[in-house]
Amino acid sequence: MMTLYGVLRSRTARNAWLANELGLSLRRVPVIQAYRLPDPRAADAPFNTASPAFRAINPNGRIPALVDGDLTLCESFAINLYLAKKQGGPLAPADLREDGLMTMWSLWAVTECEAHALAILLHGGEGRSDADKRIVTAAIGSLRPAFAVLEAALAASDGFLVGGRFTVADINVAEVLRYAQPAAGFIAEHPAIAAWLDACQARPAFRAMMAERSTEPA
Ligand SMILES: N[C@@H](CCC(=O)N[C@@H](CS)C(=O)NCC(=O)O)C(=O)O
Repeated sequence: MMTLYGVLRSRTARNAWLANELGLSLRRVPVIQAYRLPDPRAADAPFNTASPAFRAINPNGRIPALVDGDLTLCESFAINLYLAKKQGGPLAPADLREDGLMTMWSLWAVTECEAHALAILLHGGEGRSDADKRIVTAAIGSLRPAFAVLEAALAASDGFLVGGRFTVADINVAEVLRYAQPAAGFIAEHPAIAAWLDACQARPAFRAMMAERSTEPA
């Protein structure tokens, strides 16, 4: 059985959502981020990204990591593309062309959107200071060109990114854009993106992942 390392309040959520979609039973080991612990190296600290035993699995000290026999993978989107292709079926690329497109959208989300979307997540909540508001405004400005590209792509498609059906590419991009959702007005300015995000997040596999995630300490 494959093992997925990471708590769900992290990018491990992406892999857990996909595993639910695929009906995969993964063994999950809840490694927590070291920065969330007062003393990650304490003898009684929970298994965390600074634990030597985890560093032996992922020397980058980041979750998620996947172990499948003698293969160890890190990078959440590499893991998702691997799991989808290993399992096959409608979430996976049907051919090399779709493989290229799914890889393209996944890398696009990381390179064009993730840092700005994370800035919105980290600075866009309740009780924001003026400094927070400036960071969110700047992040929205940086996301605008990418959102225009995605909005046009979705408006011209059958509602999903690749092949006219829900695939791993939708999970990967939606999981990055989830971080930008505190900027609700900005999302609403993009009706195709808003409808697509709603459709992705209405899926039972996403809801099951989020329900399990909510049982973890904040
Ligand atoms: N590009 C990596 C980023 C992984 C990453 O930064 N993970 C965070 C949690 S979401 C982490 O492990 N942080 C631990 C730390 O900084 O100690 C991926 O997508 O897997």
